[in-house]
Amino acid sequence: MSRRVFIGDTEYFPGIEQINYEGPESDNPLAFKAYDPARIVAGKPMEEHLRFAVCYWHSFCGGGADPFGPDTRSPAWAKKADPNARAPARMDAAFEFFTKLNVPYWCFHDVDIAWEGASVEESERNLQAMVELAKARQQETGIKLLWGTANLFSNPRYMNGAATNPNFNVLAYAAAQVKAALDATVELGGENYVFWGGREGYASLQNTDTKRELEHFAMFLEKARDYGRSIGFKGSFLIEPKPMEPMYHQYDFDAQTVIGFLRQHGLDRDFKLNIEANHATLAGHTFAHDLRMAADAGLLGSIDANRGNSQNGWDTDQFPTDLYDTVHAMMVVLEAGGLGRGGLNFDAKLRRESTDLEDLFIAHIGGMDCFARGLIIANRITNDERYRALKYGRYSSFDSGDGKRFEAGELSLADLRNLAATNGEPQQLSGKQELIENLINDFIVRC
Ligand code: XUL
Ligand code: CO
Repeated sequence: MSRRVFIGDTEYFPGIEQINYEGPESDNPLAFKAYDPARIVAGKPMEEHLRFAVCYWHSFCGGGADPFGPDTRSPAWAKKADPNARAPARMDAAFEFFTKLNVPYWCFHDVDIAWEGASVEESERNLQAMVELAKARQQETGIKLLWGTANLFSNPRYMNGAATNPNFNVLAYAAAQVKAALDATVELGGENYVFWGGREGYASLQNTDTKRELEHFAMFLEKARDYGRSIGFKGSFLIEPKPMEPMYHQYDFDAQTVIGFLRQHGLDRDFKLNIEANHATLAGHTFAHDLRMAADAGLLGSIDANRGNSQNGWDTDQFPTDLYDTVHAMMVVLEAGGLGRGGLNFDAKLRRESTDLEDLFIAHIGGMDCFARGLIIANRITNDERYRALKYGRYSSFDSGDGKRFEAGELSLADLRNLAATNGEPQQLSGKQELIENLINDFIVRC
């Protein structure tokens, strides 16, 4: 019983059929053990909670190269020398993969799907041609666009930044790219548009007017927002924080820095955050911390799912397989009421040493199962009375009486002093951290 799941004329992943849910007892590496799209969790199907997306760049443009050596993989879609043939082949391979994996969404940068021309006009034409093909493939397969973006960091012209470049002509060039990428995103019905400030930062504070650069950055985002709205873009603009790499310091350092910046410039009505796990850890936080800061501010937009390596702290972009991480992340997502128009984009790359064609499937299946398990466990924990009492019960002294009056702003500093004098030394309240950690482990084991 085989049904045609490849697109165009060529099958790029021969021998790999549709990936299905087979349940926890399955030992088939090409099947889901936990991700059962239709299974209802917390009142809605898993697929609607998780909204998985595959990223185009690592999965279809990357071949394993690192600073010390070239690609280790050369899949059929990357072999064609002529970009006019290579780009459509790559797209057909990508849509075959999305379909076989059964993900609802994909994400791309302009230069992932098209190639840069010798002029602004030529680049626009190349992108438009590929957007037409992507639109046709979306219609054939039902796969949707989670977000589009412009790559404003690879081309050498952006070595000193894009919107924060000291050279106005570079800023204008970046604007041309963002305009075309916004057009493409709208044309493809994209639900979000991302700005990752790759080189928006500095290598040396001594040669950088940070104040002026940050003002330019805000103005650039404002103009991009205005253009997007003028062409009918209804989704969220997302800023993706990252503290460093490639620059020594990047302005969108972490969630709280970006939240402050957006509020300072009145951009927080249109912009939210795209939190990437490995960027949060690079900033010295946990993944869950940055998610929590964004969620508390009402600005959690979407997630780039991956993980780092705790031994080196770099941006290694590994596939997420750490269950603790996904449990903690999904606890924040569920408590925030879900991802809305956002999703879980696998901004993750195969290890250089993973060279089989099936490895791309195995990596994504593992990540999807890990988040599916995280969702199931997080739902049980966040609904558990003991967890809720331990976490929220700690604040019960603010639920009534003077604590409540303080929250309402009714007590002055002198009032607080007088209450302290009257009430005397406060009683100690245990934080119960170990108990909560044990509870979480019990839930994980019983999953
Ligand atoms: C780089 C990174 C980017 C953004 C999109 O670290 O995460 O791929 O997600 O530009
Ligand atoms: Co990312």
